[in-house]
Amino acid sequence: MIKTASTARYEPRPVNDPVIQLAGLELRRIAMTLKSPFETSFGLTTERRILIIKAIDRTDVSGYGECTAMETPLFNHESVDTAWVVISRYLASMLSTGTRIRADEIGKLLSPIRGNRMAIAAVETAVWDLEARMLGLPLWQHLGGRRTEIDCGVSIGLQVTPEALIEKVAAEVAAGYQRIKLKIKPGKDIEYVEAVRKEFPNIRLSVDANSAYELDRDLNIFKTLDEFGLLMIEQPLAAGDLIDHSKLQKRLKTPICLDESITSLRDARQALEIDACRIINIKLGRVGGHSEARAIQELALSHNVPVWCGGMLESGIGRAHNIAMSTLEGFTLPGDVSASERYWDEDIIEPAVVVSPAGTIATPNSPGIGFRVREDLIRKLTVRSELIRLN
Ligand code: OSB
Ligand code: MG
Repeated sequence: MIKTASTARYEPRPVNDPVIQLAGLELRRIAMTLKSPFETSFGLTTERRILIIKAIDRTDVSGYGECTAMETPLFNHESVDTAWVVISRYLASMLSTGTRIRADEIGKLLSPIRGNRMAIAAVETAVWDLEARMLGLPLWQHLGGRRTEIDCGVSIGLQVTPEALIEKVAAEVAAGYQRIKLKIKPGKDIEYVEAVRKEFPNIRLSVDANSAYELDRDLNIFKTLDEFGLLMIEQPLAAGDLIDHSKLQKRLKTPICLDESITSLRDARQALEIDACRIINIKLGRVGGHSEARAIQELALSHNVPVWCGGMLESGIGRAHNIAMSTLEGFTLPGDVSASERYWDEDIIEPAVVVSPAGTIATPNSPGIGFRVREDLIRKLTVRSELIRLN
């Protein structure tokens, strides 16, 4: 049988002979200060303490991954501290196979670990970068991506007044971003969204509640938000919940987008089965890495459900992985992948991620994540490090 391009496209690129033989993992926690504090319904982030993983091959080639766990276990159950323990105490030894491995096998190899997907993804994505570098391929091509540029949106944190929010939105619209997402929480919702919608009647606008609402208590709020022509309402109800989201979706015209509730391909399948969402936000860390993310976008594509790439206030390394993932065919909506300069005075990759006036990021052409990792700067920012030898 002749394979059509469309069936061939999503098969993992065959790496007939596995090329990687892991010699070590380096963990580094770096301290970076956001240019301005970012507030969501679960809390305020000013200082980031980011866990960076370097996967080192026997040939001394290395790849980088970023753990997207936050400083506190408020977005999900993980934190930068729990991820450190999980990786160094449990996960590293599971990689000491003594044989050559492929990046697309890492997820399965680590699957006996329950949850802790951000810890797993930090390592898994580092190995993907490593493999792409060893093969001399840009990571996005190695993953099977097709876009040479990706569409970008922004996420705007909670503001003190609707006027302050309008000012932020105006700046991002002027910069070219194609979709504006507003954080909301009870008490900071209708009034803010209404004010922005009035000022910008035609922009693609969405809201993200980070699970701050309850179905019975807050239905009227959603009925009102339903009238603002929003592109989506992201994660209104509890993290982990699918049933109440399905009930809410039946009452709304606006698509619900799930973020926190989707931690795996199985979650995505069950969410689509019961119409708990009509859009999915895929975050590499939340789902355990590139292999699972790719499987989720493939499933969504087969259901005609759009997906987009979420963000976790990443440094350049996580941002670069997000760019690579966003080139896959299912990513049809602008993601929360924005320019380095929105968050950082100085990013740890070179060049920094830039967004065009049309609101796009061009995919890089060099091997791996496609950006030079500034190891000198990373060393300067390091507050804790550990080198684990494997094999
Ligand atoms: O829910 O998408 C979210 C930041 C931290 C934790 C959760 C979320 C966010 C964002 C920021 O919305 C997205 C970005 O990195 O620009
Ligand atoms: Mg979200």
